[in-house]
Amino acid sequence: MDKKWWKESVVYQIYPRSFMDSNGDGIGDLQGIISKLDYLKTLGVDVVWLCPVYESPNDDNGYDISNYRGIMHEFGTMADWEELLAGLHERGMKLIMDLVVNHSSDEHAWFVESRKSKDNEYRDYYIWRPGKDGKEPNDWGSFFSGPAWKYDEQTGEYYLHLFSTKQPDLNWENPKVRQEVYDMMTWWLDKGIDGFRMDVINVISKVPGLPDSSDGSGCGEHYINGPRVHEFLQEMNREVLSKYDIMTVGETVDVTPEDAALFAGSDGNELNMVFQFELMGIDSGPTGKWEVTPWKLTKFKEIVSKWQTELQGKAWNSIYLNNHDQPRQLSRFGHDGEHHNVSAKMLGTLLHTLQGTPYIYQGEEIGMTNVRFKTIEEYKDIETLNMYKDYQKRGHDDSEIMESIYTKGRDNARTPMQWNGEVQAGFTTGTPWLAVNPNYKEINAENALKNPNSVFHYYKKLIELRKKHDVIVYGDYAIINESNEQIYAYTRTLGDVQLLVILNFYEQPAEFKLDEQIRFQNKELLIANYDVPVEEDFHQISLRPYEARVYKLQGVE
Ligand code: ISL
Ligand code: CA
Repeated sequence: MDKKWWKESVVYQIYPRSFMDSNGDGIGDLQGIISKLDYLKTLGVDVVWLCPVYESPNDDNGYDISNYRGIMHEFGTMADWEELLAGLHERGMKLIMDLVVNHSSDEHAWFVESRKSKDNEYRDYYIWRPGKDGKEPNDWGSFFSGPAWKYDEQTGEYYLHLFSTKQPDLNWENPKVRQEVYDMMTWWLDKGIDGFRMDVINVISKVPGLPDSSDGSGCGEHYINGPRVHEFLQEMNREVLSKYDIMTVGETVDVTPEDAALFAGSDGNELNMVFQFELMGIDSGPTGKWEVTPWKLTKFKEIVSKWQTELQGKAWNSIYLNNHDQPRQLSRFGHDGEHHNVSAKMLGTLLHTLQGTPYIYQGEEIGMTNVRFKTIEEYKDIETLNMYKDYQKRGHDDSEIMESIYTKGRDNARTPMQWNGEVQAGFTTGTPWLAVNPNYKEINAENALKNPNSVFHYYKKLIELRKKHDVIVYGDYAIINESNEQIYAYTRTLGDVQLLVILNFYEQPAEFKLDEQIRFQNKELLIANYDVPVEEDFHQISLRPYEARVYKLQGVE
């Protein structure tokens, strides 16, 4: 059992633009976050992951950085940021920053120079190519619709942008670029931060020659887990990461557990853990995420179990069910109507009792839900807006496109945090940059704090349990009753201590019957989202809608 603080921690993700506005301009900011630190302390989280707060023209809400060492003016100043870091540290919490270095903004000084001329000293900081037969240099597509290349008139060449046209990809083949990145990381670490979340870190190395995709799809085969990615990360680890006691989590698209074990293996020469997307793809169709597709619990369990067992003893999992790019977990995997409270708790139980570091996304702890704005004009996310135009051009009808946005759009997760039932949910005294979800009158932090039966207090308890029971952090995972379409049940085992987790994923009641008898000396019900008679045996139980129970058994044979 290799003990590490970042395995025992619970992380809380903040999307600053939507968390708390302190000055009435409708945009969340650093002073807003500072005013809510006691709220985070009450919840009990250990680490805050702050989405980008650097200078940015906000084409992709801060994921397009124009100055890596400056704070976005709308969010505040470096002094505010320092106050935030100190405020977290004083309360015993840590801070990890978002590192976005696959690309910068096109307004970054490097790119401003780079586009000036072919012999500019920054030319090679980005990926420039001449066109092929008057068209793009290759067939790669952008994650945000359309080709991944943009023609630039100044020098008559194209630059690569895997994301928006305002997010040119940095050229990691250039050792100067790598050194700039490492220096910048060191600069932040020396300010006292506790780690990094690394944006799309597995696409930084592109296959030399930048060949067309072999199947004509334009997809990622020539840059996902590219040829030099491990070399680059090992270099980064040697030059920077290994010198600090920090946590690192890499966002890695389209990876298998074998890939993840290379990025986040226990030998520790790259990263501590990765975010993988397999579960997030469960309701995608053949054309991708916008093709809304029903999902099955057996598939869900198969994916989670695969990651749990295949990383066991080899690498560490990060556990999340939503983030700023994904729909709200409650609307996606739970029930955001009548069973709101119990189903939010059921999903929270899963999040906190799998093996891996749990990540809570802001608002999840009060059961925030997806939103349905009437018109496309109310949406702000570049991915959503690009997709809308693209699908319209291709003849899809409006209601179908809107339905995809309602189920999958990133703005579902980005509506302002709901603090109370007053004007604009207490998020701002002005007009919020993205409208508040109309359900804020019921679903808000003030109500949650007051009600001992709330999702918030249940999350708080889950976090406390993690601190008390090693088995929750370190126990080995094993699935039970695998083929059950309605119940997700598993054990976590550490020595003769065993956790038994039983979750009803649906509204319909379900009969749970253990396939195998478990023999033990003591049992304790650690947490449940309904009242449970103490004496009740768990070998056979009738589960209520979205019921969740966690038993701790001792003296297991
Ligand atoms: O958002 C997605 C799902 O539709 C993903 O494709 C997402 O773009 C991908 O996971 C990369 O995400 C990260 O990098 C993007 C940024 O827009 C996301 O917010 C960030 O999490 C570009 O920096
Ligand atoms: Ca503000």
